[in-house]
Amino acid sequence: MTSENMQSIVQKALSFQRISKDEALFLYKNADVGLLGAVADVINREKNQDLVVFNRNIHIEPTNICIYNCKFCSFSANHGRPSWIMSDDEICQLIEKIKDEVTEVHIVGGVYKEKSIYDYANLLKQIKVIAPNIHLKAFTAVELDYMSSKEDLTTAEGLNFLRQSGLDSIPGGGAEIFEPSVREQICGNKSTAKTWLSIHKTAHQLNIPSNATMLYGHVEQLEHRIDHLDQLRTLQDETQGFQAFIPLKFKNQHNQLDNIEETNIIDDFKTFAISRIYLDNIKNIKAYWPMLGKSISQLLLSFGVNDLDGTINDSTKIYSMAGAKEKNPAMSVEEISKLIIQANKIPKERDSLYNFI
Ligand code: V47
Ligand code: SF4
Repeated sequence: MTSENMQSIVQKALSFQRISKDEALFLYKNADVGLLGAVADVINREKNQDLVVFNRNIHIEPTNICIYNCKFCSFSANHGRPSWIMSDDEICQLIEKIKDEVTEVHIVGGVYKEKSIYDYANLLKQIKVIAPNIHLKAFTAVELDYMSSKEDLTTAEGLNFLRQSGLDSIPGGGAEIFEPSVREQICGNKSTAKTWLSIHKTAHQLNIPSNATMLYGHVEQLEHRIDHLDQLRTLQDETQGFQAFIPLKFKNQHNQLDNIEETNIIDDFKTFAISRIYLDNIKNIKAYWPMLGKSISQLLLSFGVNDLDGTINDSTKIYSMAGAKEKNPAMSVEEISKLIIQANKIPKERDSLYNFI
């Protein structure tokens, strides 16, 4: 492709037409980051005007004991890292303490074989007794796969059971990179891409919304990232069930891929911009600030991002253990709003279904 191609792809994207995999790859490889940011910003403004949303949430990671051995993971209790298990009582006490400050509880953890889907359902029920209006976004497709299969439940049966117990939506974790040879190298023994996609599809068919992620910046090529985005775009065409897409930058400390250099900032910004440009059917592109840091997340608001996740609190460990800058992530509503206003955007608190509050 030539520079004329560049112009025509950019024109296509700017007139809100869908670009192909080859075109996305061409942009990724040849366009400079400023151009990609400008295109992503135009598309973002068309979808979300100047609004940037956030919610008030807390992440709970009940245990880091895990049957799997993902090479990028710094969180699990494997490889001599200390383990923890939070009891239901501890989780409930925490919810009791913060229930008036947050609208959403995000629960993900290791795939722990001592707990069953019935135990998790019981936990969700207890939380809903304490905080009936709180939105429960819980369990990655990988955790859901394990807990349903273990009891010989189909995905739909497992999801329906959890929904009846209080599950409201599903987070985007466990997607990593869909391409089989990359997946084999980084997390060979856990749920396949096909299973991940099928669980999200079933959830959407049951009207349970979900998020999608992509763990980038390890052994994959740009082609694999585009393929990943393409598989998400295809499923979204079918179901419309993804609420947000979250690119997750691989952090290299204390895991089995610690010999891999982390991506540079140009690659990060291009990845967010390409995600916004390619995923024309996903409204929200989220920057997960506890991992990226506040300043980078603020800059990403000009590269297609319209969602800053939430106020969080200091309980999430997945990234701090992998070397993220935010060791005790927490932001007040005032702080997050200020950060958005400084970027010339308008802060809006949202609920977990993206209604403004
Ligand atoms: O699947 C694990 C990633 C994910 C590392 O849905 C790592 O709103 C970088 O999915 N470096 C779990 N990433 C977290 C997740 C998530 C986070 C925030 C919001 C939402 C949402 C979902 O964390 C895992 C994996 O892809 N991860 N280790 C690491 N070293
Ligand atoms: Fe387990 Fe998740 Fe870590 Fe993989 S990323 S080892 S599934 S905790």
